[in-house]
Amino acid sequence: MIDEFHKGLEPAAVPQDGSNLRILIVHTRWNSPIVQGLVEGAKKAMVEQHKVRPENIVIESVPGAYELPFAAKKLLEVSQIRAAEGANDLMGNVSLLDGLNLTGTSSPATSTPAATSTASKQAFDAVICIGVLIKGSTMHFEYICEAVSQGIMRVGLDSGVPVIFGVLTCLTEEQALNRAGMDKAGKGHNHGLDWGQGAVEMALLKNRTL
Ligand code: RBF
Repeated sequence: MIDEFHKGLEPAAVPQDGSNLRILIVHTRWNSPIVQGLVEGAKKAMVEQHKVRPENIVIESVPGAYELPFAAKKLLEVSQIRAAEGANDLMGNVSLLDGLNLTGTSSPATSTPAATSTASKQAFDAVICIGVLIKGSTMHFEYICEAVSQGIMRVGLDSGVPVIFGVLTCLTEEQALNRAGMDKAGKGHNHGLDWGQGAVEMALLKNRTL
């Protein structure tokens, strides 16, 4: 028998140091106010609990949840090409991909600082896909939920880089607000915090040498 049951994510048994990690957050602009709360939660957990440097968190946005897997895959690949170019230095430090915005400034509603000289140029160690799907009166919700969850898992397994499923699939707006810790009663929990924690833990697992 357990005395008290705490629903949700338990912290890892040992401290998870994210100070050498570079993390990508891709979020939707559908249901933006709730999504922003979740993005802030993920950033907060990574920076305040796991020492991820704010300049090493890159934030990009897509229209809706259906676009999340494609963007995660594409931006991950770009970061890997850039990192390889940097390592070889064949281009005299000029990247073929410099026109692409990977500086963390493309998402005006989130306050990620622009890339600085201290920002890492390594490939992303983990990706967090964040979105909020709210059921309507047609079958659209079911199709998007299925496609997005399968797509996000596929990007992770195919790339070998962990991709966190930060997508709420809610029957009502109230459920979504509650799971972003934004409900009026203040009884909810911001799952973005769990996704930030999960990203650091999985990134360290990916980088682990046995
Ligand atoms: N995207 C979301 O991120 N959350 C939603 O709740 C959502 N609901 C949608 C409902 C309908 C009827 C449609 C047509 C699209 C919806 N989308 C939603 C957008 C979807 O993820 C995607 O951006 C578009 O279908 C374009 O590929």
